[in-house]
Amino acid sequence: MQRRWDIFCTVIDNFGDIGVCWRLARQLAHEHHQTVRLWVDDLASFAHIAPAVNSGIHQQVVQGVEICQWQRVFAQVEPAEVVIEAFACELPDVYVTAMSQKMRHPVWINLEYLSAESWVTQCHGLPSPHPRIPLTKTFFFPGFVQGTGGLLREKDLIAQRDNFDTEAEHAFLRRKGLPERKSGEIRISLFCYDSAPVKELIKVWAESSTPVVLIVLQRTVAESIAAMLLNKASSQTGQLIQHGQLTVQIIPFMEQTDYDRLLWSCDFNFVRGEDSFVRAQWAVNPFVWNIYPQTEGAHWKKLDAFLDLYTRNMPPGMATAVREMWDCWNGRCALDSAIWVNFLHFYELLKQHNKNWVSQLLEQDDLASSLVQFAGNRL
Ligand code: TRH
Repeated sequence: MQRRWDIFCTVIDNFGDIGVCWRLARQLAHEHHQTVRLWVDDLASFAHIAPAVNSGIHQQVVQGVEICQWQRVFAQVEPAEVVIEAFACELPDVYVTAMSQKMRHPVWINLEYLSAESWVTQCHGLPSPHPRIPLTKTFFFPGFVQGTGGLLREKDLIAQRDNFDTEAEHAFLRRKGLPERKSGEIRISLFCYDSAPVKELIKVWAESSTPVVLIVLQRTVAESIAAMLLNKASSQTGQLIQHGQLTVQIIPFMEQTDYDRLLWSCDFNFVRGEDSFVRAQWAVNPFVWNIYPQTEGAHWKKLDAFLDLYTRNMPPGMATAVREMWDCWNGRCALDSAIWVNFLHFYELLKQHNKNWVSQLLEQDDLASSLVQFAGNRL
């Protein structure tokens, strides 16, 4: 049934919140034929991952989703039937009042951050009555296991990835101005926080026995990498920086769908936060997660919870290699060549493991379908 949805999103300091909301909005519109309005407070940041968004226009339709600038002074609008407050962003008072005045109260969902911690299954679906107004919102948690809301996954994503053959890869690399693959090289994409030990890893890759091609997405650590390598570079052709066995190409941020293709085309993907982390899982190629650092180290529990789940069926040696690589990448230990070489050693087995991991994840409904079902049951 076609319903009206309002999704509210504030852009904090990165692209994850809007990345998730934009992906969800498109999926609701395209796959579930819902009418979706996406309220965003920072259209300029949004435009980095969705270049079709014009940050100067307060109301526009892009890919079937109505995008509205969330202004500080919020005008009176008719609330939708389903309202998603993404990541506890707090709805405008005037909007909440309007929700309470509707004959039939909207379904109000607080979409939470992704975590593999065990408490998530207990909190998923819990109601939270408003302290003053007769409205109740529901906590909706994405997750990796049954009893959670699942993960964002477009209906045709796996088929698209499987159809991404050598020819499609050639076309993508050409279109993006990326070098063609050479046999024997290791190709890596890099998207991480400034705190990650990039310098250490660059040193390791420069001294590697195999050529390494590193594709760095701009706006991340690209500037410090460029500054570091341009001093040491033995050669620089066009955008390519050569340093020992390492070739680095710094490229602009891509649209979300192209970023998926990049993940499919690389042997290893270094990802971060929430959304790119999930995309790397669907891509199946071995990946390393740079978790979003939280105050008082709350992220360590989150990292360990995911590692426990993800490495559960791995042989012990492989599980140790993964843990060591991820722990060092997140600053828990010193990263050196032995850690990387040990991780690299498990490449084929990791790929196989990731295929099984994805098959396990596919047993769950995807997040958009879970939300549609939940809302449908309430209305
Ligand atoms: O940008 P992030 O660090 O976002 C973070 C996390 O979501 C974190 O949990 C949250 O608390 C914090 O923001 C506020 O990383 P993430 O989650 O991977 O989001 C990046 C988005 O950008 C994702 O949707 C993928 C997209 N992207 C592109 O579209 N093109 C690109 O070239 C790249 C590198 C990313």
